[in-house]
Amino acid sequence: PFLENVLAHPAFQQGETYTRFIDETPVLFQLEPRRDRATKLLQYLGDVIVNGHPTIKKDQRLKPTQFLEPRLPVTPSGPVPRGTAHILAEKGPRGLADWVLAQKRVLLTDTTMRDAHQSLLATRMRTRDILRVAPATAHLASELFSLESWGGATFDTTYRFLNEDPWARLRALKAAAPNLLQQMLLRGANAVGYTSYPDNVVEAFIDEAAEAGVDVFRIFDSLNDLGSMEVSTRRVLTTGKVAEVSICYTGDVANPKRTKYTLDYYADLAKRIEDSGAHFLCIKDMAGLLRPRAAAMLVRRLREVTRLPIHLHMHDTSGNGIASYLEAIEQGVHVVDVALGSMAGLTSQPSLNALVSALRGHPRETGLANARLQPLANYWEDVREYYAPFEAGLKSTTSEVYYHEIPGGQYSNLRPQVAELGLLGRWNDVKDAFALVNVLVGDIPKVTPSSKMVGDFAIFLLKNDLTVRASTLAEAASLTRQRLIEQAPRLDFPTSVVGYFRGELGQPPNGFPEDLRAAVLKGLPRVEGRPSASLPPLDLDALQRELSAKTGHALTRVDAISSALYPRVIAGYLEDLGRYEDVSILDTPNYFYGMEVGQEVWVDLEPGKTLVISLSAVGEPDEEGVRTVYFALNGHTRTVHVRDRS
Ligand code: BTN
Ligand code: 3PY
Ligand code: ZN
Repeated sequence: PFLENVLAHPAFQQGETYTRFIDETPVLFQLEPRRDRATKLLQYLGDVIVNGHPTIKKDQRLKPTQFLEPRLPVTPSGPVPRGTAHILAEKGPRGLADWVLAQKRVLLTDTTMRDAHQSLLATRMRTRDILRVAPATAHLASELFSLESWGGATFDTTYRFLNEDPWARLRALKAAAPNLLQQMLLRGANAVGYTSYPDNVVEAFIDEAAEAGVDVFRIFDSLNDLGSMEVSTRRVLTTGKVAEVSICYTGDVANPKRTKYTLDYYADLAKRIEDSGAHFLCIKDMAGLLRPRAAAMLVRRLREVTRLPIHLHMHDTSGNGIASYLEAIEQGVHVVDVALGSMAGLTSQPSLNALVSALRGHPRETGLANARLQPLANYWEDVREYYAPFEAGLKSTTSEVYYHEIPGGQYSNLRPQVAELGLLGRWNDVKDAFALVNVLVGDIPKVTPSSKMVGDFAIFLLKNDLTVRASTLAEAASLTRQRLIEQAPRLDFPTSVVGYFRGELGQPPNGFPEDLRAAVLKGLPRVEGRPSASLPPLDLDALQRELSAKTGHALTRVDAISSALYPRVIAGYLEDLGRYEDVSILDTPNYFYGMEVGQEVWVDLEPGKTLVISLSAVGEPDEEGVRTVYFALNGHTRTVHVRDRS
């Protein structure tokens, strides 16, 4: 309750420092009586029963009883088979890279637990659903190179939307699938956030992530600015884990008319990445723009200029993903990213099962067997039903992605963002405006956080009716640029757009369009060089001590790191945690959709302590709009009071 008081207080929410605010605000010490854990769980269920889950609109709510029990694969008995984690443990990261180079078969990364649900289901997959299938995955897919399971947008969304701690997910998953490399996506100086952080925060984050179970750090920078990745790369090299450094792919190397992002551009980046000490090179094609012929050209060229193993990441928005992979495999790409069939395709990765089939009999066949993978795909097919309200809405592949270039991981968040603004009727215009903004800001790689800036800018243009139509994109951009420069003095540009032009994301390839930059900045100071270089170190020990001492909760170093990255998100998470305690123990249908009258659910509070909860009735709202929710808890009547916010 103390923590709740702290977090709910307006002064705290306005960003006062913990110490000063707590010292000066004695009202915080008026604590409520402590309620027991079961009551808090019932309070959570009551809230969801009456008001629904805060992230799901009323007309999208599903019934908690409508789902079939997922087909959980049988985990074969016996010890977990040897996998790539053993090779890293025995040979170290450079030895692992050599082992990969020596493989004839193409290796695969399964992204189901990270990018696939980020790109299809707005990043909403809960830890419980991931962990249930992890032991079977460790056995049935032990030939994988890695499981991509952490980082990217999963870090803040678990706190923000799922009432969960991402660090707990990582530790549990590492224990449940100890033979496979756990891979994360790290946004370089942006860590797992949308802005630059002090170097010491990024370094501490990497240390703790390595400690908690990350084996492969895929590092990227949204503007392909190598300077912004060096701090991360150097730190990963000190952990004994794998540093995989990325080239973000944009443009079209097979199109001679697109002269900004050429084979030479990528070859130069690859050489510099090798020089920076990386163990692996990643081609990160976040939108799925690498056409089959271009894939062959790019992999062939990169293999000429670097000895690093090459790991190719794609999204299948166009439907050409497998074709591109086959071309890349012919040219000797070492690892490719795929997702289990039922979580693959469209804005997600190409299908693991399909690629395994496509390569049957091929000299580089994968060593994985569809008979063993199908039960895993079946499980995810069933679990996906729980998350129907979060589906991205793309029903078929679309070659339009080659035009708008929206990354797969953003697509599933941009559509709801647009719907929220009541602009879904103008979704086509949003995609057009996205393409237009890309030209306006200088034709840049679009990936978090640069893609967020482009999306924000596009929506801003539409809302303010600023786009100019023309028969070509270049002409539309040129007319829109003129109009923007004229009207800039009266326009309040989105924060992310101002930040981009200030240089907070680093320097885009070939620099900024300076006329538009000056118009947007209106004299604001510019960040020269590496954005984090100007940020003073943050005292994480002090932050941890401050948080712990003042709240009376034993907050850890990782809590302090999370709070340094996302102060408000963590405050909200801790506030809910104070109110409900750990709701990750609920089954997903109950977590999102509550319970129905007459339904009985079993919840394991801890080993050997099971709660049997049934919902007896939901009362009418009283004069103050408060409803009484009647439960039976292990046979005894328990009630909770919930304000009806509908
Ligand atoms: C807008 O109208 O909101 C954005 C202007 C961009 C329109 C371009 S022009 C070429 C391409 N083809 C279309 O149908 N739209 C885009
Ligand atoms: C992320 O940064 O979350 C991404 O998935 C980028 O592709
Ligand atoms: Zn991706």
